[in-house]
Amino acid sequence: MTVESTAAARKPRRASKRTSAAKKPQSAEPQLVQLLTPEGERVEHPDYSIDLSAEELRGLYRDMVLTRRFDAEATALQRQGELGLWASLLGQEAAQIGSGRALRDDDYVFPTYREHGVAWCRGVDPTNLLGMFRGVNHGGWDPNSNNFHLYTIVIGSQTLHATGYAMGVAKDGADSAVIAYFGDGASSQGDVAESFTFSAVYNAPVVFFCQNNQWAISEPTERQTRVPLYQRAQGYGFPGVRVDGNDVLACLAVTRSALERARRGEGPTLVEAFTYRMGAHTTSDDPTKYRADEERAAWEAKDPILRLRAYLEKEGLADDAFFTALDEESETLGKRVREAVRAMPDPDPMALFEHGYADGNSLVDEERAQFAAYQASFVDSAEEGK
Ligand SMILES: Cc1ncc(C[n+]2csc(CCOP(=O)(O)OP(=O)(O)O)c2C)c(N)n1
Ligand SMILES: [Mg+2]
Repeated sequence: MTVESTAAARKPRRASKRTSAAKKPQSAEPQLVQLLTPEGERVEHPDYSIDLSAEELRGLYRDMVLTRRFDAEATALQRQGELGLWASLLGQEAAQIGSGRALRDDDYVFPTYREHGVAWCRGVDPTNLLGMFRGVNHGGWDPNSNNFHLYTIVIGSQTLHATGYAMGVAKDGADSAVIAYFGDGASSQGDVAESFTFSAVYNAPVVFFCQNNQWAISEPTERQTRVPLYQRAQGYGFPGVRVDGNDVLACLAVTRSALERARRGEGPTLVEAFTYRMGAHTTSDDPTKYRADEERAAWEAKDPILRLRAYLEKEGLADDAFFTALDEESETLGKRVREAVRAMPDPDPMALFEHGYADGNSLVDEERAQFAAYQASFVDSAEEGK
């Protein structure tokens, strides 16, 4: 899917002739749920309301700031050679914190590989997210401790896991809900289509939370769909809603409502959080090869953190002491993350063969033996040279 190395990729291309020739139907104009404008003004919406205390608002701000700080630290650690790869969430903090804070402890989350803000809301220690990106473990946390599944790289597959899990929740008669995160690119996967069908016909208590960050590596959303993504839900028979993904209040309100609907046994909802990936796809990607700088600049004006800060300041809901203390807390977090990563022990190479099968497997046993022999051959040759 990536075109990083092709000649065509050298020119930023937002829309090819073929794409722009196909007019979008009039009815496709998106209805964006917004409760906080980019300028930090509170606005009302007929279907979604929210009433948070000053402390709760400051809490959301703190979550977003610390998540961004953690993310910046991880990017720096990759550049310093401490991580093999990092997938930044820069720009998507509101989508993740808003939806993450809508969850109850007994709800279950199926993330992609970019849900660092949701992990934060679930209480997963941020340092645990880094082991896989350093290549020292296969996951880094116990999914059942925080009801936060391991990161999933196989695009879209976690929506099936979420659907099956949600069907199980319903069979158990529990009133918890399940949320599956996925991207605009993932929306084209067969797994996602199957998840929509199954969850709809079995009325599964699942929320599909699509962060439409406009890009799937180098592919723009025009290459995924001719209609706004939230409208896909209609064809499956459940509601879809498009929310301003850079508005933490709207993301919280819309996700909360979708989760409540799932709990009432009314089935799935598709939430499309309309946002933007401000950074590269991962640290291995260079977005200057395929997208224009002006596009990023336009989205900087919609920054999710700045708009909440503007609101807090305008309404006198946070003072200088709060912002200063948060700066200090951010620095402490950065330092803790740095130290923890550098202190991660290298794994035993034989651990590669663990955790694939609960009760073992003869093929894995064979491969383990082969690998052990291979490693032993290095020791022998080193000894021979002595
Ligand atoms: C099944 C599968 N196909 C291809 C890939 C390679 N791949 C990794 S990320 C990605 C793009 C995903 O885009 P999107 O769903 O929009 O999520 P985003 O990275 O933008 O958050 C692709 C194609 C993969 N990991 N799994
Ligand atoms: Mg995307």
